[in-house]
This record gives sequence, structure tokens and C-alpha cells, in this order.
Amino acid sequence: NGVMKLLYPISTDSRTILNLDGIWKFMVENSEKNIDVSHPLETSDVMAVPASFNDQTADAKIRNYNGYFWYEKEFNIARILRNERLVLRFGSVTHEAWVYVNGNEVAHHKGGFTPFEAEINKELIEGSNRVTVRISNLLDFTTLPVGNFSETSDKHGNKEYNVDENFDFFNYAGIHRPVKIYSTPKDYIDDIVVTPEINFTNNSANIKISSKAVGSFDDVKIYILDAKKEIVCECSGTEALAKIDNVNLWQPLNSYMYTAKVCGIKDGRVIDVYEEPFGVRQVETKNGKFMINERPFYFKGFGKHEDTYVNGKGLNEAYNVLDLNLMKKMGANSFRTSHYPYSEEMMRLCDQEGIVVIDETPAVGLMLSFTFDVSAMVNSSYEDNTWKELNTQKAHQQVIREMIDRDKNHACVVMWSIANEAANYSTGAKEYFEPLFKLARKLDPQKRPCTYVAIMMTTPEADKCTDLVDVIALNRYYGWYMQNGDLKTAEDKTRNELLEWQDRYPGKPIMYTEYGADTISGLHSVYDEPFSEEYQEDYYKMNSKVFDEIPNFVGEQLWNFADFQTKFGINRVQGNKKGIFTRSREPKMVARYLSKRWNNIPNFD
Ligand code: GCB
Repeated sequence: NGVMKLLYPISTDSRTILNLDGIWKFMVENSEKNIDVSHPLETSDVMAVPASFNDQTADAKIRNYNGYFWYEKEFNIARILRNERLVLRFGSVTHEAWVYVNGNEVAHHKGGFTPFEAEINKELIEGSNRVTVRISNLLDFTTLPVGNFSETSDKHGNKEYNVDENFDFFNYAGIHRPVKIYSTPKDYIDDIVVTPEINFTNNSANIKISSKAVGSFDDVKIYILDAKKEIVCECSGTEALAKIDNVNLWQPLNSYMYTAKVCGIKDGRVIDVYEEPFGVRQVETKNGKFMINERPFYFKGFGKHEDTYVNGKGLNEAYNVLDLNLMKKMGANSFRTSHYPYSEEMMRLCDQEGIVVIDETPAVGLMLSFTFDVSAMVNSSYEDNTWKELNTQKAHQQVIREMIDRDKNHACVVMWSIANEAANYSTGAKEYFEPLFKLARKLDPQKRPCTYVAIMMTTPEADKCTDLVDVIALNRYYGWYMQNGDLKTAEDKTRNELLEWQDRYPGKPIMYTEYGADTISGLHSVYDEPFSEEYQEDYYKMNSKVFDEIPNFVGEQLWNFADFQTKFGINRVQGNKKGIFTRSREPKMVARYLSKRWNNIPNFD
């Protein structure tokens, strides 16, 4: 029941997969009517899975619904599979889920961006089976992301829930990622941890492979396969060490993937087989540089969202492929999974395509009061009560655990982002973040750098926890939210702040993880007016100019790859318009400038 270490479901000689995606029944919960999970849901409404429910409806009430809602699907299991271990697995359900098979609860999971699963053999019957999911999209001061929660009642006295997002993206919900039933033998491989260690002088690598097995195997045998699936070397044991000579490194935009084929053996026979892809690369920060394979790397790319028309935050693999192709065409090499872990399908694609990823938790909205006035915050005892009123520490530890559990073996992941724009300037921030950084560093077998992404007000003077981060990652909007329309002053501000960071922390690499200007595609101005395509281009040119003057500046990830949906608000015209591409991925004018710039900046210094 609940969370486990989770290998991505694949089919092998010992495993198979059934796909439960498609059309599911759907209904919102109505407090007047009790739902009896021992009977099929009484509804004629349907939703496609995987996808958010919000944009599939023509009913404004459902589109903006906050509360509990239900999904259901019938399925059959071929007799031939009944003696296998059968696991029902959700790639993600946003934000909390209770799962029933034939009316019996099999799983409960809170956290909308990580997978969970349950063995369902005991619940299965001959003939037609039923999987029912109760979901909540509610957010409050204990959840991640953070939401402002309130309860009211309608005119009949029925409870109504309200969630006001404490963050800048629409609170899409539903069954967002694939639903699968996969089979394994009764004795099975449960987890694999791959830790490469490169010897650069003789061009070889030691690969530590720890396997966790459930049940009894006499031995675990591991074959390392190259990209052509030919055996490079073999080793054995639950703590095995493989040596690869003439190793092909995983490099940014030049991916090379190996496979660890792990076989659980009993009485001389292979009982379970799992194939885990991995890349061999090393990351570290050193002397103000971000090193990949011992060379100083420069991040060029984006903050993104999982956000497309109709699918909302649901997995959309065609868009994933297109987005990476657009990035490569632009000369970008990286993105951040702002503001939550993205689908496993996207992570595997990035491994394959050599796209460098900063992997971010769903910790967004950890800030309860908002002002751009930093003058008070530079006081070392400044306090805005965020860390007294929020109760997210437990959820935060869980999301770190689940993100690292899931993504630990991905070569594409070069850094963990523990949070986006928290109140790092407020008293209590250090006490809040210290245990979280410790946890992430302990859990990650590859010991990747860790950071948090810091909001404008966290100036070098105001930020209370910079010593925790390996990279100073800044979200800055000089020339947009401040000095709007005045790029000359914005340029001075940008330069002064970056120089100050570098002065104070000469050993730490500095990068921008956000900077951008809302731009309405097709809006032009001879006066370089904000919101025009001209202004967006000038804004980026100004920033580029300053970046190039700062020696410890290791990367630019702009905000945002594409326009995206947000809640309604007077600062948002059909969502956030800071995209370099529109929501349908048509380029704005600035794409040409950036593409030229990035295609001329090498990936390594
Ligand atoms: C930020 C947030 C991001 C917003 C962006 C904006 O600092 O991290 O989620 O969308 O600013 O456009 O305001």
C-alpha cells in the first residue's frame, strides 16, 4: 500500500504491461449523495486519461472545480497472467488519490507529481474488474505546492472548497500520467541504483550497481550493454561493480546510453529481468564553475511547464518531442522542471537526447507575504511569518525522497532544485531548509549539486541560506516587474547585483533560472513598449550583455519556454505570456535573436 521504490514499468522476458489509458468515467463529488465504491459510479460523464480534466469540459463549474472527484474504468486480465504478481501503477495523480479495485482500497498517495503503485492480485476477480479513483485537487499550508485554502457553503448549506493558488500556474488536476498494470514474477527485482565513477586519465569507468530483490534469488547477474545492445561486461551480486574500458561518456547534446540488464537467478534459471538505462557522466561545482565531465558547462535554456492545450498538465509526448526539438534548434542545452518533477517519459527522453535537466520539487508558493520592497529584508532578524504559518516540512521531505528515488539514475539530471522562490529572506528559512538539503545530499547516490531558486528580494544581503546552495540560482525581473520599460536602469541593477553575488561568494557558480517579459505575440511597437515583441527582444539583449561580463556566470535559463495557463488575474491575459513560443509553440520574434546567440555559445567554456 502506498509508496515504494519504483522502477519504470517496462516489458522484458519476465514482465509485461497492460495499458489502462483511454476513456474513464468521471464525476465530481456531491455532498448530497454518498458514493458507494462497491457499485459502479453512477455517471455518464467521461474524461480522457492521461490529461487534466479541466479543459476537457465545456462546463465552467467543472473547469474551475475545487474538491473531490472520481474516475473509474473497467478492465480484464487474461487468465495466463493471473499467477504473476500484478501491480497497478499511476505515473501521477494530482494532488491526492485513493485507489479502489473492485471496491477495495489498494492505495493512497498524496503529492501530485510522483508515481505510486499497489499489488492487486488479491482484489482481482474473473471477468470484468473495476478500478475507481477518488481524487482531491485541494491545496493548503501543509501541501506542496502551497495553496490558500478556505471552506464556504452554497445556498443549500453544502460545503464548498476554495483554493487560491499561491503560485503562478493553473491548478490543473486529474490523472495526469499513464495508468498501467504490469506483471513481474513473484520473486522480482525491486530497485536498481547505478552510480558511475569515471577515471578520466585512462578513459574507463567503474559502475556500481546495487540491486534490491524481493523474494529469494541465488544470485543477481548483470550485463552492461552498449548503445547497440551488445554486452560490454558482466558482473554479479546485489552490490556489483562493473568496469567499462574505452567508455563513451554521456555529454550534453551528445548522449550515450548504456543499459544495465539485471537478472535475478534461481536454480540456474533467470527468473526476473529488468533493463535500466544509464549514462556515464560526472557533475560537480568547483571554483565558481559548473563542471560536467571535468569541463565548465554553460546552461542555455528555459524554465518550462507541463502545459498544453486541452491536455493541461497531462502527459503529451508529441509536445515533449517538439519542445526538445525546438530547444535543440535554438542552440539550447537545458531546462528546469519548474515547478514540479516532470513525467518519467520526459526524463527518459532527455537522457536519450542529451538535454541537461535541473530537477525541481513541487515546493512552490512557500511565501506568505509579498512585496518588492527589500529594504526591510536586509535586516538579519526580518520576519514575515512564512515559516511559522506554513506546515510543509513533512511534505517537503516526502517530495525530495520521491523525486530522488524516481530520478536518481537519470544522466540528464545534473542538479536538484529543492524549492522555487521561497521566503529565504525571512527568519526561520535556514532552520527550514537545512534539514532538506541534508536529506537530498544523503539520498542522492550520485551526490549531485543542490540549489534553490531565489526570488528577486533575496539579494545577497537579504538571503539567509545561500551557504546551503552549490549554485546561486536567481530569478530576476529587472526591466519587467521593476523598472518596467526602463532597460537602462534595469541594466545597472542587473550588473550591480551579479557583481555583488560574485564578490561575496567567489567560489559559487551563479546562474539565472528565470528572467523574462510578458509579450503578446503579434504586438509591435516603434517605441519599444512593454508587452511588444520589440521590448522582449531588447530585454533579452540587455540581459545577455551583462551576463557576458560576469566570469562566474554559468548559465541562462529564461522564463518561459512557452506561454502557459494561470489562474485569472489582472496581471494575466489568458495566462502568462513570457513565452519565447506561444502556447501552441509558434515562435515570437525574440526566438531568432536567442537562437543566434545560443548557437554561438559553446556548451563548454
Ligand atoms: C516567478 C515564478 C514563476 C512565475 C514568474 C512570472 O518568479 O517563479 O512561477 O511565472 O515569476 O512570470 O511572474
